[in-house]
Amino acid sequence: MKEVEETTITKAIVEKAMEDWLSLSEVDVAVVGAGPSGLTAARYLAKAGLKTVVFERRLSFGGGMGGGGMLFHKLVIQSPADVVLREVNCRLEPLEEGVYVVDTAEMMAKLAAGALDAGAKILLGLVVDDVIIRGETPTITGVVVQWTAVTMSGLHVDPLGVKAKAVVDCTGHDAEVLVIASRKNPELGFTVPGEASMWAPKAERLMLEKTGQVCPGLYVAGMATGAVHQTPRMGPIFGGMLLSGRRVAEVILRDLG
Ligand code: 48H
Repeated sequence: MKEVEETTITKAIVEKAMEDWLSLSEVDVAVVGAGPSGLTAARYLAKAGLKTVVFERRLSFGGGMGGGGMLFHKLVIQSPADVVLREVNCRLEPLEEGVYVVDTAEMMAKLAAGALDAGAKILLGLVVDDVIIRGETPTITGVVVQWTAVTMSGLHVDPLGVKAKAVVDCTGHDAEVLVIASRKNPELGFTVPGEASMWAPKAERLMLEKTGQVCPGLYVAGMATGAVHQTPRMGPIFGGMLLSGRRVAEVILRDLG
């Protein structure tokens, strides 16, 4: 086995991480959350040539996919969202016309691999705990990031800012970016009332309809859409998450020209 000195390992990691950070201090799109909607949005955005970074609080990607339905390792997908999974070679088991069952681990891995292969960066262990704001017409122009480990330690450490032409809240039920942005900047003109009770078919339809821009520079996809528009939850059917991720990418691509 090739012998590698500790200094080589340390220098490689620090230098290469710094190269990435220097490049990522200014991006086209900052996606917050590496769940199904965030990974899907990132894949389409990166595929279209936009410099895209995903910030994920945990040291793993997948968000709510890993929990399946009440910890059973299966999720349900409905057409036309199957197309999104077929594009990343995720296997689907047909259940009935237009309805499929997917293994959670496969869906997590394939969506993440798809985003990475398209050119998106996924940075793990980072929390977005604020936004950057500018302008007479208040516009979100980036995110504020901190190591998850620092937030857990309770140490006072100032975070760093990352500029982005578009920020997408894909943080799931808690809509963390939208909650922070609206609380700190009431002039943005929106509130986050939280999602409504379960009504799967209606939830899936409305999620897609409501996905998009919340205020200048700030977009929403996935379950966070339900939180800001108070649409119902849907339980472990994930077609809406995938289509919402794809939709927000389409909206951003149109808006950024
Ligand atoms: C960095 C953050 C931050 C932060 C959170 O929950 P997710 O899977 O989100 P979606 O919207 O892509 O998918 C929702 C789906 O999983 C779900 O919960 C469904 C369908 N529920 C239906 C129902 O009825 O219950 O992923 C969000 C990701 C997670 O990995 C978080 O760790 C991460 O975002 N995250 N990352 N900074 N401030 N907040």
